[in-house]
Amino acid sequence: MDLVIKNGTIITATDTYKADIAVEDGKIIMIGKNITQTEGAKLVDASGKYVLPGAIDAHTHLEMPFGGTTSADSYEAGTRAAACGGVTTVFDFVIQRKGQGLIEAVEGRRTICDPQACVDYSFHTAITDLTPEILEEMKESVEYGVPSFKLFMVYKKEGLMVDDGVLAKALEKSKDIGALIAVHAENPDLIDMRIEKFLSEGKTSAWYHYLSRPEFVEAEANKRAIHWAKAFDAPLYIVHLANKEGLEEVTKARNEGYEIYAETCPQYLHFTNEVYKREDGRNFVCSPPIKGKESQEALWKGILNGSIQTVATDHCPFQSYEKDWGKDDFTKIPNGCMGIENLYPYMLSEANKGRISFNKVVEVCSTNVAKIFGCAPQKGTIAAGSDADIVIYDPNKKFVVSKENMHSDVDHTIWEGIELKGYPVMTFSRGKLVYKDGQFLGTPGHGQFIKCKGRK
Ligand code: DUC
Ligand code: ZN
Ligand code: ZN
Repeated sequence: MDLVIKNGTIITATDTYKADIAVEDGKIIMIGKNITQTEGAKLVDASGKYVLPGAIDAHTHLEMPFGGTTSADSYEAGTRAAACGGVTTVFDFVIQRKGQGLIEAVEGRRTICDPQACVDYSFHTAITDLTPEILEEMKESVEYGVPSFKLFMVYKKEGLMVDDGVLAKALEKSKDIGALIAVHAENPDLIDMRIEKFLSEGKTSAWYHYLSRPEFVEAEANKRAIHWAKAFDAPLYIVHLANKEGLEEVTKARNEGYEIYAETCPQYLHFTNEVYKREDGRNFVCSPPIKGKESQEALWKGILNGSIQTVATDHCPFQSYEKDWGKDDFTKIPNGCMGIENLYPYMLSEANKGRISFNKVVEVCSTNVAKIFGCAPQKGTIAAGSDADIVIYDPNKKFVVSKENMHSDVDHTIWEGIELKGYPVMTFSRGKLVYKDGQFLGTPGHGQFIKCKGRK
């Protein structure tokens, strides 16, 4: 054995109990009482601490060309920050360029990720060009280990958007081959119409980013995507759900027995649309935008009652000077916010303050992600045979988020000044200590590509 973690309280999605954990060759080999450390094994005393599975961020955009620039965190910086926030697996988006094959796109991205990744990673592929050949290649991608595909229902000008015909085809195909279709759901025509109106009226502040894509703009697309998923009886995963009405449709479809999943993000749970009235409102510009209080409350309820299955970040940061491009015109603000290092600490702090249970946080930030995207039980839990992706959490540690104590390459954070109750003190990635007490201790290249299983 290489490592023993003793005297901690293990928290999984379903259980909370005191036990020791033995790790060998990157795997958990034993969980039990009074495990004796063999010679040469490292000992970690977790007395008074919680021992959790590492979080799995189901939604990141690392070094992604977008908004006239490239998102500010490279794979190295993003996965370094991930490790320091207790995230041990990252699902990033591969964007298929027009005319590009799916496996070609994934392999191209792997060559960039492999030398940089500090924690394990996997992919969803965003299909932007669904030719008959690509439709056939989806099956190969499932077999390759990338069984999830994202379709953008917006971003026409950026060349990412697909129409309903493509969505329908992909959903129909996904059912046959055991793939999962994910959607970014907003209505592009409504957005364009509203942007044109606001700009013509000289309404250019970040508040009009929100007003150009308010609750009903997202809800319409949620409903449309769910309608198609139901029509083809195909599973559907709605990324970054941020509004109440859309969530109600998810709940309804789930109650009818359809396999519809919803993900939300910490920025929608903590902030409201009021942030867009702030002087630095542009820093919070992401799409879908952060909604009003009623939606925020509905999202928390959705997590508690199981209508929302995952919480992930949509980590897509831009530097201040890039956000400043839109100081006088919200349409020029690159869309995206940071959160990869804040996801688990924020959600765990909410548990520590009594809003939800720790088990629920583990469920939505780790276990459900692994199950939905096909890497359980290797990932997403603390069990014999699983990867030793482990976070040691000190429930008594106070932490105030600041740009200075974050580990990404971005020069600001929307989480500045947020006070957290409790904080991760160690992160292990396959048994290797990659973070301790504020210090990143990992190495680029340690992270491995995780092949996911399809649904068949
Ligand atoms: N939304 C964002 O805010 N950024 C990246 C892509 C997305 O859909
Ligand atoms: Zn999106
Ligand atoms: Zn996204």
